[in-house]
Amino acid sequence: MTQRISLTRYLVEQQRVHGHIPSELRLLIEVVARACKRISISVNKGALGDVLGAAGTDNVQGEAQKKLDVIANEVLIDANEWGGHLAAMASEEMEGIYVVPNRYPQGEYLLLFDPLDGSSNIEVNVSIGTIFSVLKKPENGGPHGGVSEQDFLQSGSKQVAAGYCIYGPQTTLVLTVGDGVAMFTLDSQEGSFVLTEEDVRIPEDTREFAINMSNLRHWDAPVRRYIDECLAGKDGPRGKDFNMRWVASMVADVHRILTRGGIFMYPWDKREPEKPGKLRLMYEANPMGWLVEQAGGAATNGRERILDVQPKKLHERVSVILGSKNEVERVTSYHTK
Ligand code: AHM
Ligand code: MG
Repeated sequence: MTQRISLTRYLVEQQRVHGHIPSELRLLIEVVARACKRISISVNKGALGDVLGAAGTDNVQGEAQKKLDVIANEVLIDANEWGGHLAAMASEEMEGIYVVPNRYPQGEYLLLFDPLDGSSNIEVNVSIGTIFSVLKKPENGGPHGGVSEQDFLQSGSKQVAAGYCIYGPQTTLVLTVGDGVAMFTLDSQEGSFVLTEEDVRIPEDTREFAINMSNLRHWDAPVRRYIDECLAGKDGPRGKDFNMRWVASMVADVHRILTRGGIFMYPWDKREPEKPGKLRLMYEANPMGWLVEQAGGAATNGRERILDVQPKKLHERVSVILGSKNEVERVTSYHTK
């Protein structure tokens, strides 16, 4: 039997053999993984665990929160606040940052998360997930040695770890610490994440796109042109037929792209012209953008690399185009030329 490599062992080797991560960061990732296991258990219980339905509250973006949005957010905070590796956390579901309380030691890392991505799919039993991103607190950050929202406003290129956990037919944790992308499947009987895919690569070309087609009439000309050319099929300028997928859970759409290639787009559109896009830069675009780049793909906002976007506020939104390199470069060139 081939040897099973647990997440713990993978991380220890990243620390010891490859020198990629300090022990504090290793601990942090293990704690996030533990929280994801707990979220996975709640998701699996569904109606039996009384976790479905609305929480009766709105989040900072004015979106109605689901019970599981709130539960997942609490699980991540409870699991991470006491370990001593974090200075503060920020979440799609919380207005301001959550500074680690004084009763616990303060660490040097900042954790950002979308606790439950794809909330509209919870009740319909379709894959959802948790997305996370880890930054280092700047050396001279925060007043009086503390931590402030300003410390979080670092570009995605500064991430030291990023990943997501998808709760689907299997629960899979997908991770990068800057040394490629690895996937770990949860063995729920043993309660451990086991390495099932290493050095994940996204093919440079694809015949599959993911976009919410119902917004077609609101798109900008470059996106419209790209999709029109795909739809024209083998008799059109692309000379090949394209297939379409749209799960409406970014974790599931990105997971498919990491598994077999494709392009994912949630572009700016005319519905809310003042907003740069729907998806959040810090909780969704940056971690997913880094994972995709680490797997040989590309991620842009149509004009520049997502990871180079300098955030101006915590809940900033961004236009997202990511996946197979040649397709992302094509759409980007339609915007810039
Ligand atoms: P959420 O974080 O509130 O769940 O919203 C983000 C989700 C993404 O996972 C997904 O790509 C997108 O919203 C789907 O949006 P739409 O319903 O407009 O297609
Ligand atoms: Mg989300």
